[in-house]
Amino acid sequence: MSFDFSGDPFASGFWTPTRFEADLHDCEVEGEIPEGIDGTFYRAAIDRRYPPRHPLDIPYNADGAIDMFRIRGRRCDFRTRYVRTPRYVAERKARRALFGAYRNRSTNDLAADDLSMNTANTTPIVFGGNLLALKESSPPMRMDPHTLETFEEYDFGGRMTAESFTAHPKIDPQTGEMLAFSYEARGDLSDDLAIHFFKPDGTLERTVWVKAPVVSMMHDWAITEEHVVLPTTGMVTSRERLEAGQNHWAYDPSVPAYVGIMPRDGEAKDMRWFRGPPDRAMMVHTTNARTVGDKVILDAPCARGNFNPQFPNLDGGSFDFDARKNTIRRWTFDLVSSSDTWEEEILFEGVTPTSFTRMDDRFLTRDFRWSFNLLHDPGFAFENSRTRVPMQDNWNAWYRFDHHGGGIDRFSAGPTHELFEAQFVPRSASAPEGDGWLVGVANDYAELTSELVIADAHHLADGPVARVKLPFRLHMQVHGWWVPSDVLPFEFGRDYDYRGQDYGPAVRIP
Ligand code: V55
Ligand code: FE
Repeated sequence: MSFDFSGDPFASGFWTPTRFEADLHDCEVEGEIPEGIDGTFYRAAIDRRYPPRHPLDIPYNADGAIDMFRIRGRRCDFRTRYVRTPRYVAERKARRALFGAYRNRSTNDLAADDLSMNTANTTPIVFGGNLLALKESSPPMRMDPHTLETFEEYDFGGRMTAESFTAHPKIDPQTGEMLAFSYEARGDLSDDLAIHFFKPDGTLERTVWVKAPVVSMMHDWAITEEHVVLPTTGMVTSRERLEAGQNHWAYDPSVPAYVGIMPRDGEAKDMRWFRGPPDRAMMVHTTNARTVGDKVILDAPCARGNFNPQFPNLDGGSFDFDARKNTIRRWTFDLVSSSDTWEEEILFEGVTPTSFTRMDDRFLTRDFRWSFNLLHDPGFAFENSRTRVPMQDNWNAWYRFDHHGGGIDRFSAGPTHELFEAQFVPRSASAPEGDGWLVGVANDYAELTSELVIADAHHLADGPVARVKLPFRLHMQVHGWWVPSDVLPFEFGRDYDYRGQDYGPAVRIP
């Protein structure tokens, strides 16, 4: 019995679990938070409560925590809470890890036998008044968007029968509907896909079930005004892997990418699968897609090979760091041609961003101009003397890509600052596309502290306009989410606490 993380190869520097929860009102701000920023920035983090019980366990299997930065009147309040998944609750009672390797039930302690494997550690979204903490292998964890109290593992009031739910639902900015999908939707190894359509009030209205051409990781997808676009990857699994106690995925370079396209008002019979070559089979995230006449056009980062050394190559070969590099690709699918493949154009040739790509979500589903991406820029110096993790690529830059004109603007938060994915905050609800700010967290390797960084989205080269400085180190983020206060109103200055323990407004903000 031990609370010692020294046996966890990932537990060093910023990767060391924080294992804490915190509230911090009126955070210290360097510079000035723009007056126009009014809303909540959430982020999902990975942070183990207990040392892993399995030698093959990986950070993607760590407990999920949600961070919340509330911004109004140039001020910022911060809160962080673990998601009380059934797994978190059981391990806390047992006072040790009960769950083994990533998404492999056979490696769990018997005491975890029929418990949900949910870690809720990938994306926080707000929809229908709920905060949903998402993990692609489980249903959402429903939480209070103000207190971060966990309510339940959520099946949308009994309407969702799929056993999993993507970490990348899409909210249509024009209709307010949400679309989502589930893969391995009838349990591990099942080739069932479910495509879900939600009303703006949060009700699950309709689910279309289809079969996948290959059982593979399907992490993200895209929607247009008329279609859903669903890529498979070369990250595959098998009964043998799971029975042998391996983690869920291995990368198979011989598996091609398939992309399924279905009209949003269609049925299973309307799903058409296009097939690409194997070297296009690692699309982790998408930027945006649109339907133009008989064509569907998808812009997204895509790599030739395995994106994550935590998942082995199926042939046992060593990890290819070059093949993990993305380029931004534009795939055009011709819906009336008899060809079963697509055309590819590489945008921003020679630039190799990570797969973390965001945009002005008001333009999701339509023609768009700007994307905001996380990457390693060797042109920005990076000093990582304070970390013991031998990192390949420090993510030290945000880039704004111009998908119309091809230009690039670059942001650095400083030579000791590593960034996470940025969220775009429009200057106002009616501001032109891309007019606003980027918000995101940076880890400062000089101080071993974290901060929220704010930049003007059209003036990235000017550097941060404000830094909200936390006096501690935060856990590693996966994705974030921005919710303006007209979508999720809140009372600033109120000490939101658990139900029945609300202390009311503390001070009037001048
Ligand atoms: C991803 C992240 C996950 C996961 C599967 O970034 C894919 C991709 C944080 O967990 O379980
Ligand atoms: Fe993701």
